[in-house]
Amino acid sequence: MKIDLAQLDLNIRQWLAASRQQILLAMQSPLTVNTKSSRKDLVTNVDRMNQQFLVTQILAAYPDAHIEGEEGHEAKIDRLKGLVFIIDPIDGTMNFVKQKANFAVMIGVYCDGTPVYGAILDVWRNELIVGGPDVPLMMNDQRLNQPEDAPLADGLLGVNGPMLINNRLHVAEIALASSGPRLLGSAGIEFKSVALGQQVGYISYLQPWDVAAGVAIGAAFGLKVTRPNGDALALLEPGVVVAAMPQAHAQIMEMMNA
Ligand code: 2AM
Ligand code: CA
Ligand code: CA
Ligand code: CA
Repeated sequence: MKIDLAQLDLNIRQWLAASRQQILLAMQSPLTVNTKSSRKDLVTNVDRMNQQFLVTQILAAYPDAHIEGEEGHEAKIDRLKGLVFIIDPIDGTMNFVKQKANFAVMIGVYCDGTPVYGAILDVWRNELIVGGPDVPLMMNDQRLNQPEDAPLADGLLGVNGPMLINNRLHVAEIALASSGPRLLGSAGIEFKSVALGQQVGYISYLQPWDVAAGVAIGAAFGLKVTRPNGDALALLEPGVVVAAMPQAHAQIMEMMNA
């Protein structure tokens, strides 16, 4: 299966620009906030609206595509066959509700299981990160330099709060071995920080739509994304994800599996 990458890039940039306008407009009215699995697991009317918008756009342009999105759409897909879009309409919903900043819209595109293109829109800052195995790493219209492959000791490390507090998989020790832990509350903003070279890595428990864009973008700059045991991700399974530049990734693996 072959996809026109330039056209895909154009489409996704257009959809996300429209998403951003709609989200900013919706933020001017009171949000409807509901809980899902727990009081910390939120969904708003804007999450749902943007998922619906993106699904409509994707299917208009790619009628044969399959879509997996956090806020439901069709039966969960169980394999990455054909053209698949994995979307998170608002990533960092808690930040969206509490801070009105530091949240993202993410789209990851896969062809027969292979990453093709990823996009992370930092809505508040209006910064769009895109990239893929055959798509250069860019922020808005500018090419980004390859982030430095720094040792863990010289880089900030994004971590999941509960994993840090509970020292799960030695994450507290790993964070102490870095230049310092950071907790941004949005997987998308964490991956963006790594792409910009502001963080050397990110460790968290994540769902498919939390990682799909980051994995595809990471292919543009040599990011390593694995399970704690070093295995490649089975993208449709939730689980702990270690995403880091190669040198730091190797050090994290060593500490996690000590
Ligand atoms: P979300 O806002 O789209 O749910 C920090 O909470 C990060 O972890 C966010 O990117 C959030 O994505 C994600 N996350 C994954 N599972 C979560 C859960 N059960 N509760 C809260 N956040 C979750
Ligand atoms: Ca959620
Ligand atoms: Ca998410
Ligand atoms: Ca979400």
